[in-house]
Amino acid sequence: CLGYSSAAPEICERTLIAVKPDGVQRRMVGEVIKRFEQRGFKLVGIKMLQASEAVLSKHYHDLQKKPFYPALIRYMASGPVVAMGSMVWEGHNVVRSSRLMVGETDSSQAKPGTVRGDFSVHISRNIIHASDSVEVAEKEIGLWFHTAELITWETNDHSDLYQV
Ligand code: IDP
Ligand code: MG
Repeated sequence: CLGYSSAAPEICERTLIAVKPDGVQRRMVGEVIKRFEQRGFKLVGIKMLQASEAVLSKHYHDLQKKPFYPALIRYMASGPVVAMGSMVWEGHNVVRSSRLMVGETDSSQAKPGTVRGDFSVHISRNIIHASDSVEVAEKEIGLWFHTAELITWETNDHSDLYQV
């Protein structure tokens, strides 16, 4: 958020977007990056990794009691070809806007035009993760990224994207 954080703190909102293993398998990484880039959000960190059960259990701690939890962790950590692209974005209201771009959790309810509504059919394989609140986003970014992996860089298009 270099340079304009004091003038417009809401532009500094960050979120965690993750392409889940099914999304990586289905070559959705580029499509997801494309959608967030063309919207105008700023990518500040990205990596591919095999998610550990330790990270996943923290990431989904609020779902521990759900019947689908074991299958969810298996899906997120499944097999040697599993990878995850994690993206951290900054922008005005990025948390709320990205949830709208991602669509309903249940893919069958997700609207056309959303990532889930365009590319998935079932809640258990819904391609993408997006933080659901600003508070949760900060926690998730801390869980998935080391501070040094988040890049501070200045964009030249503030006044084209925002009134600042
Ligand atoms: P979200 O990803 O839209 O934030 P959450 O309720 O946080 O949805 O659930 C996390 C993930 O758990 C979902 O994206 C989905 O992969 C999985 N999940 C949620 N509910 C179900 C279910 O009823 N059956 C199977 N998987 C589920
Ligand atoms: Mg969630």
